[in-house]
Amino acid sequence: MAPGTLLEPHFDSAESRPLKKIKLSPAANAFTEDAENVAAAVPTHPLGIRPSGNAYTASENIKSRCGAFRRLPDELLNLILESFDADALVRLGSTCRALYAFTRFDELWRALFIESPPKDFVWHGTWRSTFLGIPQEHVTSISCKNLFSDVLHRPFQCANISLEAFTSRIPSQNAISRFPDLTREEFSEKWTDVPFILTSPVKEWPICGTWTPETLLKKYPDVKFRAEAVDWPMSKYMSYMANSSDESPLYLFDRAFVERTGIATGRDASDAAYWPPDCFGEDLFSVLGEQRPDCRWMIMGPKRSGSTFHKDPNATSAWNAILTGSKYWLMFPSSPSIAPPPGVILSGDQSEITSPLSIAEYLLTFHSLARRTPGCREGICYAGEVLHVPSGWFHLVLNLEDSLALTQNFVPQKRLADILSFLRDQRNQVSGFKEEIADQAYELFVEKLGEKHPEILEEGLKELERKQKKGRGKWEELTKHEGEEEGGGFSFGFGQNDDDAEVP
Ligand SMILES: O=C(O)CCC(=O)C(=O)O
Ligand SMILES: [Fe+2]
Repeated sequence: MAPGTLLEPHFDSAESRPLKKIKLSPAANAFTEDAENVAAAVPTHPLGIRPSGNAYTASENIKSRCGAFRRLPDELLNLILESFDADALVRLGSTCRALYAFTRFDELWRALFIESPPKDFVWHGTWRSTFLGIPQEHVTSISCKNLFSDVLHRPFQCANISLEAFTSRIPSQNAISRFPDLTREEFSEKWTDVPFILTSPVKEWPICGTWTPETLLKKYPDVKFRAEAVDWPMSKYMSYMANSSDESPLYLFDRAFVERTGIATGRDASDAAYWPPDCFGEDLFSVLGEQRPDCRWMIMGPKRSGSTFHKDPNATSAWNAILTGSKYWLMFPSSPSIAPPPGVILSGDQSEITSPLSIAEYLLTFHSLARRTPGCREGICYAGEVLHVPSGWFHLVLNLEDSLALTQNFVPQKRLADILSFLRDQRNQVSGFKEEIADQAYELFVEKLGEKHPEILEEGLKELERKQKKGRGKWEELTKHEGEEEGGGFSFGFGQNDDDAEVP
């Protein structure tokens, strides 16, 4: 029985207490030690809520006083509260301390806000206060001592533990290489499939040093930028950034920042604000002109914000340049023959990635294993530096400070076959194109590339064919049992569009 589920008002916690200490493997011990050291440093919850396990030794549990609700496991109670409107939450919260605590859970208010954002609002430090328009100095707080709930405590813990243990002391074999710069030839010959950090090119940008969250606030206070599901004026986002404590902070991720700020870009523009680092060469998606998929974003977020594990769209590569702040990167190569990073689950067709909801939750649970997993790469990219994300690599990113960055996705010549394979064979996962051309993206790209760079296209298609053959060879090698004749025994009915085309 979960400690949060009370069948009787005065339950005997001793009954469900674990009887034995389970012997853990050294690896599992390392996890728990890490987690315990970190947990020890968590400040007290402002309402006095403690983790569920404490219920086993407590003499009182105030959840027993919330009527029929006491029977519900915390997860279910929280799920039910997700269907309540603001008025119902406020009224239910005034009935007892435990329900007061459950109805104060700020994720509930974040969802209400996002669902129906108030027309004009002032950010008051929490989603609840903001939604209800309560200035911070008028917010009351009632002690909920003797309430034990992981559902309420864990997000607070994840929002407050120090994450430094995970982002420091990077083992040398995992460290992402750093250089001042690379030439186009060096990139193309050696580095298209390897993450690296360049320390020079971004420092030459006119906006390096002059674009900061503060200068953006001064210049564009009323310009709206996209932050996940909301469009907020820069002034509102900055108040959020300065005063919030979400487990997964709202992340500003705007693909129209060039248009919204009116800047010029590219080395050829006379008053360009920035340009892609030269070593990456021509972006082959540029042959698509206006029809190219989304490719550039301004990214801004407070300390502890970031991106959970994902691969970039359409098998593109990317660069991510930091203007202010710093980011910790955790990266893994991918291929159908290697497992996804620890804690990441892929759907059969690799189109869905499931990983723990928050970055902190991931680091607490899986970081120590991730760090010891072959292929793991880690690094910190600082202001004025740019990091290369190779096509197909998984990455998780954590802002170590309030950060402002620009990112651009591109198709380097050396990875053309991967992009062609993705557009042709994973059509249902193609994204970022205008809707009317999305299912013809492969044909369109082949046509336009053929017009502008026929020899590059030819080479790309040949490489694609080579990879496909090599993939088939490996599949057959792996599935053919000893003594089996060619063509006999087990065979798998792949059609023309072999799913294993990418097997290296
Ligand atoms: O800066 C970040 O949070 C990473 C962004 C990223 O990975 C992306 O744009 O795909
Ligand atoms: Fe990414």
